[in-house]
Amino acid sequence: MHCLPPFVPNDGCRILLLLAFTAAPAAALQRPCDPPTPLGPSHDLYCIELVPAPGIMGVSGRVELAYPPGPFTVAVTADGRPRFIPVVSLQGLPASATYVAWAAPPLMDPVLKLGEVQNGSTTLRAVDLEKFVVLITAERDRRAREPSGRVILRGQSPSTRLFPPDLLEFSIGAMGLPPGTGHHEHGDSDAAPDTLHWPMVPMPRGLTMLPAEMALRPQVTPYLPIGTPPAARPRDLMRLADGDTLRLEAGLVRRTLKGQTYTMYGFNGQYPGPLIEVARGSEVVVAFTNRLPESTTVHWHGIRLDNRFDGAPGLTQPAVPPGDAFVYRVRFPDAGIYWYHPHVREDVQQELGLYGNVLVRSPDGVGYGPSNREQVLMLDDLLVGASGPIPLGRESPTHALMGRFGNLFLVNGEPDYRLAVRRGEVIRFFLTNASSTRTMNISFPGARMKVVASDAGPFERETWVESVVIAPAERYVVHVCFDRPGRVALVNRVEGLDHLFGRFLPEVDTLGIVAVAPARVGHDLAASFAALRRDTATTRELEPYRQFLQRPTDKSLILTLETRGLPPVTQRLMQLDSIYFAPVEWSGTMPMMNWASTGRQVRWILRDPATGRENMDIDWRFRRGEPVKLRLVNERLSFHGMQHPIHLHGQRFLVLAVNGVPNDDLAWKDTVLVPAGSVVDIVLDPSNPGRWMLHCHIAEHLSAGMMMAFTVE
Ligand SMILES: [Cu+2]
Repeated sequence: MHCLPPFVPNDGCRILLLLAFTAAPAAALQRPCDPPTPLGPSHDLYCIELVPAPGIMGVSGRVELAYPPGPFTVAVTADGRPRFIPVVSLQGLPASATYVAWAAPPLMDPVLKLGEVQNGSTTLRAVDLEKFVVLITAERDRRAREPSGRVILRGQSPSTRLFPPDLLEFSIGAMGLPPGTGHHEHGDSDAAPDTLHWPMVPMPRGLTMLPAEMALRPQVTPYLPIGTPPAARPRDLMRLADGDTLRLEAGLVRRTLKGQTYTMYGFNGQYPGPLIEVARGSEVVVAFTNRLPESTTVHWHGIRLDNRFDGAPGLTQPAVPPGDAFVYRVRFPDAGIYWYHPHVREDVQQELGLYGNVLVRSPDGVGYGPSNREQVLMLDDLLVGASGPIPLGRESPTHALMGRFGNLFLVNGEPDYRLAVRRGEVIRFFLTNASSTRTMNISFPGARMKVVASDAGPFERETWVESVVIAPAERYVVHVCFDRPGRVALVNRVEGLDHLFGRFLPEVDTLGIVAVAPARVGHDLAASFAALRRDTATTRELEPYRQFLQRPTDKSLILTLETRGLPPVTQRLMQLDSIYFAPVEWSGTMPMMNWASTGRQVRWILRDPATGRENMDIDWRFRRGEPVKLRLVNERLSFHGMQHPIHLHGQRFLVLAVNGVPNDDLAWKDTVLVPAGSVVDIVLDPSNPGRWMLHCHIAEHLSAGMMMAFTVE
């Protein structure tokens, strides 16, 4: 059955696949090269079928592109190339020879020796090539540095399926302008002078757009706040003691970014909102007032608070209308870095600046290894055009397919983050990704970095990393040692995918600069920084949850979407796109068609395969104190496969495995990135009673339906 590319599978094919595999039980762990099931990782994205060379009989094999275990659910190099561990399985090799596996770019230069292989399964050294071929050769000498013997088997990485399409079909009438989307109806020239209209979205460098794409506009009313509110100021640090009250007000602010003045939203007239610092175990009162022109709530992301104060509209409270107030009582049972943001139209309200951090300290001071100083950074990307933010969709989100990728990077609300340190200084960075959709690959080139903690607690042991992969709403705590004087950039380095030309597009975004002075820091932490710390208390605490790795799944969720009424050019381009999905869509490489897709055309779906129920029709019930194993399945065959950062309110969980590869360094989390075509197994600790939300944290996906509720009894 040919259900895979070159073309997206039709529904008949998909139904056959489902019928063929629904009877299969969900294995405790399933790897990409195992026989495909609807609840397994994608065979065609993470498994290469090897083909015998001409004249070779009776030999077969495949290469699993295995997930390399680590603190993130996707592995990439600092410059954004995906990294996999090839696991080669071979059958039928005659015993008389030595066999070697090789990998190389399609033009075969340079050739990388992966290692000696034999019948059965062999795990080889990691590969981080964009597109590559795999060769198995018979060699006279196992020490051969390049292939010189006969080729036995060969295969191509899934990414080599990317090819430029026949552009002719896009240039003629069939892909012409969809009705009502031309410049004529919505172009800048005929808009009334005082009516907001859709400006052109900025085009990323190096990308070509088709004429039919360029004519697309979102079919919703453009919205931006209006008025000349007071200028916003940087955030205050609010140290709150148990029982203290914080007055928090959401309202309009004026922001000046790169010389342009924008009317945006802010908490207490600040950007980001106040940094709230509290001790673990304390409880504070937040007296909230809504001065926005629309309803809102405040959600306390990742905090295991009382259900009534979770800020989920329609579930835990009615949305707060303009001019109204709500009193939140927030308790902090866990140390870590958290954040707060509205839970109404995040694609509008969070994008316009409503977010702030909560830093919960453990009173005994334990938690992290030593550092000289701390920096709490909220990372964001704002989408701006020539004269201000690109407007938002009033009735429904724009950018409903991939989410709104921004072009102006902000660290704590500022485009040019600056930090001055001394040589040898170890800085603890608390990183929060507050962007709508962008997963970032953050690094400080030239400075060593280790990951020490994630959303809601420390890792069992620290890990050296060359970059931090941080999805929307995730948090990571890293220690960075700046031991060479000079300037170190804070960068996001990724590879976008140009589907039209079938190529990878490297992208470097500089978010800030750390200036390292030649004078050495007074308190030298070189020795403690050089050692990777083990947190034995965390390992002991998490031990009972490890057994869930081998247990059958209690509940599964399929992450997918459905669309209606998309313009023909969008339909066709998305079919091209589906030939290959990178694990993460790092960049907005289809800006026009993504922009023009709204929540009226795109419905993102969480589906329970056990009941067929979707989104808010799902009604999961868990018992307090009884851990459950959940499987998150990012459907490969969906119309557009991309990563989803899945967030569970009011609880915490551990990431047990990615694509069947166990994770042996656990940390409590509340948001997990599920890469395209991948399966992530988590064990949930249902510790906090109430009715809670589970949703994708891509703001546009959430606003396009990708949410459900569950109850802890
Ligand atoms: Cu999503």
